[in-house]
Amino acid sequence: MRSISRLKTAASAAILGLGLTGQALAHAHLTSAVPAENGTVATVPTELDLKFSEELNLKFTGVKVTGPDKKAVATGAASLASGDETGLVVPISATLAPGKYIVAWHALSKDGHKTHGTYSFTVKP
Ligand SMILES: [Cu+2]
Repeated sequence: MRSISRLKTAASAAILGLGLTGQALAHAHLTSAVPAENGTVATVPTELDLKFSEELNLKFTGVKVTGPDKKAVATGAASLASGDETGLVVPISATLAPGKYIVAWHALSKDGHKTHGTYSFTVKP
């Protein structure tokens, strides 16, 4: 399994290379998320909003959320953000209890490259 730091390095390299090589180095990396990576939220989130660096193939893109009790969190069907195929919206069916949640994402970008990564956020007591 590739480390997050390696993925970040690859993402930085892709961003630096964009001007010269166009799409060739670009894969779908997570650029931002709500709730934010390593963030703490006071309001219980009802969905995850993930933003990627590339347009996504929804069929092969998704997340698995694990709660503080190490159990999988029930999520609804993921969809692309309205008018933005780089955005992924994942409804959360359950009411999240306070604690730390792990989001493991996988993505297939439209250029056919697969990427994956993991981040966490915390729901405040
Ligand atoms: Cu790519």
